[in-house]
Amino acid sequence: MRRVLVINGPNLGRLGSREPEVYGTTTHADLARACEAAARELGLSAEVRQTDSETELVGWIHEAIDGRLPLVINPAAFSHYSYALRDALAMRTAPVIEVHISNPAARESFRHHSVVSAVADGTIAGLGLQSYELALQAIARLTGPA
Ligand code: CA2
Repeated sequence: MRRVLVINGPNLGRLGSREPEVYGTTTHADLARACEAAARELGLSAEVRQTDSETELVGWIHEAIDGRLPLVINPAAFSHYSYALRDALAMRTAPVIEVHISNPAARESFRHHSVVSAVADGTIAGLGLQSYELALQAIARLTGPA
């Protein structure tokens, strides 16, 4: 089965514990299980990871680049200012979909711009857990059969 990395940035490990009105009640473990199941249905094998570290995220992006692995990434707050993530993603060798649980365009103005969007194949935002499921569907369509 074709592998896909699903990587989540800072504070997303706290899902389900605070701000349920913005991020829902799903925990990161629930999100990981749902992504793995959705990926399986699409003939993909998803590996779901979360870190609060920009360095670790860059390392995982390099791993995807070197392995020609498609990537679903929620860079969290790094979306709005991390040129390091943007530069790493610009080297992509397989499809990259940026996802957000909330709709940053409908929130504070500092969330309105993502420095990552221009180097992703597409962005899916505002649909909660479904953002990830739709991103996996996009990856399946963009990569075709393994
Ligand atoms: O909506 C998204 O997925 C975001 O990427 C989430 C980021 C935010 O900085 C982006 O603007 C949009 C923040 C993640 C924080 O996650 C929390 C989870 C539970 C409780 C508190 C924060």
